[in-house]
Amino acid sequence: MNRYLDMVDGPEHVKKLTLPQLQELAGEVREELIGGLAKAGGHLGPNLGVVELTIALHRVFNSPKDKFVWDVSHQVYVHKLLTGRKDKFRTIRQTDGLNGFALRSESAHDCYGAGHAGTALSAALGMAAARDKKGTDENIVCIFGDAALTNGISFEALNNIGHTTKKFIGILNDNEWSIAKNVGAISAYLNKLITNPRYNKLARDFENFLKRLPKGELAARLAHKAGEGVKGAISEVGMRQKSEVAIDADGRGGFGNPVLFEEMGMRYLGPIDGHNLPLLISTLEFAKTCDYPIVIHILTQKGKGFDAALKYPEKFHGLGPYDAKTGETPAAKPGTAPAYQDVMGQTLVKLCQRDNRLIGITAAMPTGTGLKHLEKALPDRYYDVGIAEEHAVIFAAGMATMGLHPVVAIYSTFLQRAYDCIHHDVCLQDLPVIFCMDRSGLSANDGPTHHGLFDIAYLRCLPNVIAMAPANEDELADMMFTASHQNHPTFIRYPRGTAEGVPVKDQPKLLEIGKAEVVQNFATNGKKKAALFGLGPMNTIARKAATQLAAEGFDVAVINPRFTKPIDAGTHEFFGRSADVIVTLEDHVLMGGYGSSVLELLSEKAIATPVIRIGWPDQFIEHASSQDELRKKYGLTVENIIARVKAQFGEPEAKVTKLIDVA
Ligand SMILES: Cc1ncc(C[n+]2csc(CCOP(=O)(O)OP(=O)(O)O)c2C)c(N)n1
Repeated sequence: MNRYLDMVDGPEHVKKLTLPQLQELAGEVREELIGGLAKAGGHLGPNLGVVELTIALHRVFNSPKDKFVWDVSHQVYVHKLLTGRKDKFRTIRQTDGLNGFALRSESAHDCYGAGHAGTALSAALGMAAARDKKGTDENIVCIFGDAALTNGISFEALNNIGHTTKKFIGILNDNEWSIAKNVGAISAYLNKLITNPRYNKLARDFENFLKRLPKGELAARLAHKAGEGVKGAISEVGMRQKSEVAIDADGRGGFGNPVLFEEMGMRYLGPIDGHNLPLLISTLEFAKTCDYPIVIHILTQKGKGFDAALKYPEKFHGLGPYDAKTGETPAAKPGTAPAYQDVMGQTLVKLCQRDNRLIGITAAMPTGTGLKHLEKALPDRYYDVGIAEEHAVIFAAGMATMGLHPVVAIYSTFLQRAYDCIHHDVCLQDLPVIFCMDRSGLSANDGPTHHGLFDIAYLRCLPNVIAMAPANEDELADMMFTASHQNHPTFIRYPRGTAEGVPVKDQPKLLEIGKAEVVQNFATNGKKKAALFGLGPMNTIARKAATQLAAEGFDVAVINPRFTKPIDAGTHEFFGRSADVIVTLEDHVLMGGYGSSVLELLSEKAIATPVIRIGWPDQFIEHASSQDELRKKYGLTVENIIARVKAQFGEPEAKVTKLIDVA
């Protein structure tokens, strides 16, 4: 039997379906999400939670004229399915497939791109202000999660909405979860709203009010109210049991109690059941008629419709392949190396056990950063501050002024947001804060919002910074240990995913600051000399290239630079003078990266040895199925190193025939 989903090629088709058909559509969308993501993975849980909401949005509003701005936008899969992209849905997050987030270049229905949290309210308000200036009449609808309210930018926007525009629809999608359980006073506050019988009653009254209205009357009646300029439409609904006259109970047209949003100049309506499709549709119809900013608080379940996802909301927030029936995920193959994040978390536990000054701080990523190990082992040394990277960094700076050595674990890409805090609070005051930057390098399936390719450049210009990149997990532990002995800001960048598989020593060792490791020196036998400086995970690639080049008659040195600031001037100078060609390899943009710092140094020393820089070009790198595919496409490969070195010596690239297999 044909599915309704098969007939939906755009929002206009959603509008043609009856309510029972839309309910069926919701079931089909859930099946498509569960089945369609099983092979390659994705943000299943959040999307299962917004099925009814997304259908209701497309039923009530007219995208792309009306604008939906999604916070983070990891929950736009249903929106993609309903806006002409269902045929490509199973390519999502894969090479040449749909992006996993809203992407302006992908569809006119993706009016605002994102991937980082906390931007939606500001962006939507900007759109609303622009609309008001232009005098047009689009509806701007902002969908933000409860965890977005742990983020400062969201509050900066809320602070402005009431006095900037009269037409703004916010939908607070409250499922009580961030990736992990949501944290802090805001989550406790929302919980109070949810469980407060007064609000529940008012929301129920509102629901009954909507139900009692004959079809068609709702819009007319509400439009009439708006025309009259009656501000307390919602209050009136809440109070109408007592009187038919509008009672503006608290003088602001709210429900009568100072709700946070009302205090900030918006009307609050909720909490309502975010899986009740007819109620959502009526409520959104109502919101459309409001001539004041409104926030609708909906309650949803992350993972709705899939038992495993309901049971394990954190795991199913975003995951790789799983069994579409059971939700089981494939076990790691025996002998698989640990993930960098786990080595980081376990090392931090060990270091904390020996050093009272160490504290772990995460910005809503306990599992992704590995800090869950610390939370479990030493909960009083662990802080989850919510999606609040700026706060996390300044909070750490404050701690450091009191003699502690906080370890701030934030992905490279999310740390960008806290740049001023790194500069103004940490570096300028030269405080001993330790930054562990996971996902430095590619986050292949996520794409440009999540690749961590800029941190060397954005850090190396700041005074007092010590910045390092381990070549393997054992060196990561050494670097964390070394960082804990510094009285300056330290930054450690390491990649996403599986480490190199080397044993991690029981007792990490202290590294000399600014000292590179010469892994393999020249054999000094007079051959063509190439010095390969492979930073971090690129060191493994450098070693492989060295083996191949040696087999083809080159004399090759391999250096593990370890430090991107200060770089090891002596070692770089030595090889700059003794090599015929220097090759720098980094999992970072070339612009301003490690290779650039080598060029600067050699230039200062008037060393003219040619430098081949291998890294990412000056463009945003797209998403793909795997890191290897992108590395191949952009030349961060053994083959390309060999070809470039040979070309430097005038040997044609074509000579690279068969690569030696090296472990
Ligand atoms: C600046 C930033 N920090 C961290 C993240 C990682 N992150 C992605 S989604 C998410 C939780 C979002 O929770 P919520 O907004 O409530 O939506 P839900 O997934 O619960 O629907 C986090 C922390 C991010 N995307 N951006």
